[in-house]
Amino acid sequence: MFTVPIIERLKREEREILIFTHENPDGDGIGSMIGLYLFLKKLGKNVTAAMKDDLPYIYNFLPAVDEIKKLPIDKVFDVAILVDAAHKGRAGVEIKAKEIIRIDHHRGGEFESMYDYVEVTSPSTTFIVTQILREWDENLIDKDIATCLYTGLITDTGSFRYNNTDERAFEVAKFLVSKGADPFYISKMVFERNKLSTINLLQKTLSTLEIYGEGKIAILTVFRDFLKECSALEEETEGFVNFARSIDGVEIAILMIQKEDLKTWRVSLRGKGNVNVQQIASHFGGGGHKDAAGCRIIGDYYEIKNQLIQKSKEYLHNEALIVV
Ligand SMILES: [Mn+2]
Repeated sequence: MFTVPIIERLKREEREILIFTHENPDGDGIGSMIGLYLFLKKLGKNVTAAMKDDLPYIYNFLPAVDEIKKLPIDKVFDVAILVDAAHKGRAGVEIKAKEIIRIDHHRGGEFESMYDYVEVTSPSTTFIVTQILREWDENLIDKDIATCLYTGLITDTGSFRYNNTDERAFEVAKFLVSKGADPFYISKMVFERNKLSTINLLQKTLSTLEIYGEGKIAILTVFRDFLKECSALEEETEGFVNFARSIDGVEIAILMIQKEDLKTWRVSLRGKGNVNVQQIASHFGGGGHKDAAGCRIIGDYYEIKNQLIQKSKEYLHNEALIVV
């Protein structure tokens, strides 16, 4: 029977294991991290789950969230497992470990070890983690673990609406529901607990909407002042870019978020057509997937916005750059 190298590697690991994910963590990163953490803990492994940022509010219903540690940790781990990120730098802090293993579905990532499990066609990293855990010991997957893994599946597929949703996504969803994941409860906890501050912030953000490229490019901006005025946190902008994307005819949606230093901009890109937004993001030093990517740019707002619009237009008009 085919065995997954990472399973063999972790089976024999008795020393200290760290599981970590990217900064500004999303449901897939957090779900993968906690799901794998709970599984390894059940096996009696010496395992720690950690990330740089605070847990976004919408994921506070997940099991074991109070066991997540804060990075950086001043200790050298024997093995560190990076989930849902293209390379260890995405953690946002230095990771001290003798060996790093990557479990991920991002394109264009870095090779961290011979035990890496990277499958770019997977709808989510929790999808890959589910495959690993099923192969390892399906009976150890309980309701808590299934809840974490299902959460990553619905957040990365937009509740089975994005083009990474395929037959396998439903098959894994079915399996996770059979293990106790409750679709209604999880959806309600993730998507239907908006704070009033979030809706106020959304209102301000939507007022910045600009359309370019004959209706194919939509841009939204979250200025730092908005966060203050609404008493909102940056994490509350999660999903805002989808309002730009949802407009009829839009093929490239852009959300610019002003960081604390006022000159750094976190940019989220979403695609809904033939354009590969990852290529636009990588032009600015970022990365991601065909339909969801991001980057950070430092500089003047208008200049950066213009650069993003120009690059987007180039990709819209140049068929040769289009990857279907
Ligand atoms: Mn992911």
